[in-house]
Amino acid sequence: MNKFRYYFILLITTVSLFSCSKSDTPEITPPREYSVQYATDLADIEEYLNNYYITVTNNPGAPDDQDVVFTKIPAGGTQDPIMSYKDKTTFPKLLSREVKLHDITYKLYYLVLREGVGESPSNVDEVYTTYRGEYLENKAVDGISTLTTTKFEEWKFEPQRANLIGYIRGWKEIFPQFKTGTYTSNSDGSISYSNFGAGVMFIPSGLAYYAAGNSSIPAYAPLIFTFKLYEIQRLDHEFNISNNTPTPDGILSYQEDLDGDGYMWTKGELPTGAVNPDDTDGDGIPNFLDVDDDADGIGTRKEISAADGTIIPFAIIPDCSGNTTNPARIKRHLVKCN
Ligand SMILES: [Ca+2]
Ligand SMILES: [Ca+2]
Ligand SMILES: [Ca+2]
Ligand SMILES: [Ca+2]
Repeated sequence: MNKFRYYFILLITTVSLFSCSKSDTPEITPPREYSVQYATDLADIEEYLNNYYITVTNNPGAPDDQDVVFTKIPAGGTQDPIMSYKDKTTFPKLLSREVKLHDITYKLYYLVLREGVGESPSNVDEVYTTYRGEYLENKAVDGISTLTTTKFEEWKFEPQRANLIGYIRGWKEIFPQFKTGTYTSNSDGSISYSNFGAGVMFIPSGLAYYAAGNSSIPAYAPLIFTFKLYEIQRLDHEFNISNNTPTPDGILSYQEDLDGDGYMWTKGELPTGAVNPDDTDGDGIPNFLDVDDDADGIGTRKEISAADGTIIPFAIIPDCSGNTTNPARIKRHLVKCN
């Protein structure tokens, strides 16, 4: 069993490595030191925050609500730089998260245009989002070091489903800080979203694609994503690698977040030597991926208990409608129960 778990984690690691490195160019130089690259990235990001201002569209219910445009403050301009929103008590609000990884502590800036009014995803849930991605470069223009941004992807009108577990660290860190909104269906079949969370994240390359780059994103590029969080999908992740079968234990992953901080990490995502706070038996597999959280030899799905401690056999755990006979209940992790 432990072997399976090991291969499962290995698979996840391998899949995420491949998904993060689509470049065909062979890597011939060793990757840069994380600490050195981070210092450069942070300087560029802070220069951007100090020299650009935002214009936000406030148009409730319309697709362009909370669209944001960045403009460089012209010489002598009096616009408020993005940095001026740092730690404000009102929105927009520029905040940052500390991320301990690669033996350094990253400062991950994010701008909250609006927090949202619904639920927050955990870092392993699926989000339903529109977004725009740009990369930041500091390059010589006419011999002068100049900060530039280049758009590499945009989903403006068609929300995308993104299972955060397969996305860059920056997304996993920031989406859980936002909430969903509300929506109404229109007579023409379209949906109007309101009050959703909307923001911008400024991601050092070490929390994005780093040396590998990705598609048109160059190596070592800090990324800026504007995004809107419309909806989330809770997931139940346990998986049996031996027969390629999902083996959800009936406890949604966000409910396996033992310390309740909204985040669950695998071993490679934690600082070296850190104890995983979401791993009951300390075997290196966090509960949301562990088929037997307490290592008593009985799978969690066979020992889910009622409030009075009575064990409820998995076979009679109801689906979202309270139905205990529908075989689809085993896939209830694909359905949101309200
Ligand atoms: Ca689970
Ligand atoms: Ca946690
Ligand atoms: Ca475990
Ligand atoms: Ca158990």
